Amino acid sequence: MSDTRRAVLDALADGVVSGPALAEALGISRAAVWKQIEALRADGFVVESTDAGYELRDVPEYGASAVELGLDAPVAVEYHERVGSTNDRGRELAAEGAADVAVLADEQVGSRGRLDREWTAPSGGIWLSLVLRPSRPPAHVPLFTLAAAVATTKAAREAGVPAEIKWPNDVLVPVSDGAADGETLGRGGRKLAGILTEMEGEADRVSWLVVGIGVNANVDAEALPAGATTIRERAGDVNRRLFAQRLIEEFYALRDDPESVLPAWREYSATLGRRVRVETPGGSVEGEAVDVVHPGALVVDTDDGEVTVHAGDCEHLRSA
Ligand code: BT5
Repeated sequence: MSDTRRAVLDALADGVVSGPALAEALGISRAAVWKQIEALRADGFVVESTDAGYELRDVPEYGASAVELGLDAPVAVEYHERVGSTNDRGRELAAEGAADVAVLADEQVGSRGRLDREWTAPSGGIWLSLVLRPSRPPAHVPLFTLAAAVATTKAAREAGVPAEIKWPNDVLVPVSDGAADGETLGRGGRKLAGILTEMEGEADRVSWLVVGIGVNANVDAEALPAGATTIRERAGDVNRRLFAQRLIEEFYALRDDPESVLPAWREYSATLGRRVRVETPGGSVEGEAVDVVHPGALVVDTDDGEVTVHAGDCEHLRSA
């Protein structure tokens, strides 16, 4: 969306505003204001022309302008009804030099998990990729993934779903040990959301980062792989516009205050205090997960002392 359109939308969100006042505030002609209003109407916004001026009466349920309306983060939204993968689209935009764009889709038909695993993304979910250009070394990138997990967990809790984070980036709804089955045993819960971070960079500096977040929102759990859960299943359908806004706002708040990421992650963690087995490139590490440290490594207290694990697949074990 253009800056002008965004400014018109922001003004309407603040209350009734007259055409001349809007034209003057934005430094554009009254005809240009009219054009912007017509474009918003075409997008599904209900804008009444009253004696006092333009009044915003209704907002489309979802889409680029809907998510940008009142969004408290410096992000432009690009929306697709249907796309292969929002991460792939994000990578394209990043390669063209874009920054601070959120690619959002109702449905993905070629979405990916980590290590080229498949991600199922039917219509009704919140499928989002954030394109960023942080001046950070590649080694700090895991912190962005943790921030995405924290932002997702926070938004899910606000929507009434008791989400937790399994190291490093699975957002789960816990099941008790007694109720665990083959699908949930090693995970400690049913998966509500997943995060896929991709980057390009040089040894000392990230060129771009695409943080992909997939949240099973208004989707039937039966449409997803076993072991998955959805917001619909746990708390009923959510307003995706508001959920996506909270997600983006929380992520950017964490980006701007990196010191707050680890404390928030620890608070939401399902992994700390648990017995875990982590399959790492260097072998299997088993013990109690005792902490997460910069930039996102897990500290495991093993029989041979503390081991810090930077990457791997983590399994929650039943308590001894
Ligand atoms: C992830 O991978 O959890 C990262 C998922 C990232 C998806 C987002 S959506 C927006 C953006 N665009 C993309 O193309 N991707 C990102 P991983 O930890 O590898 O988990 C993948 C595994 O989760 C699969 O092998 C399935 O078993 C399971 N799975 C697939 N779809 C699922 C779903 N919707 N909900 C829960 N589990 C799912």
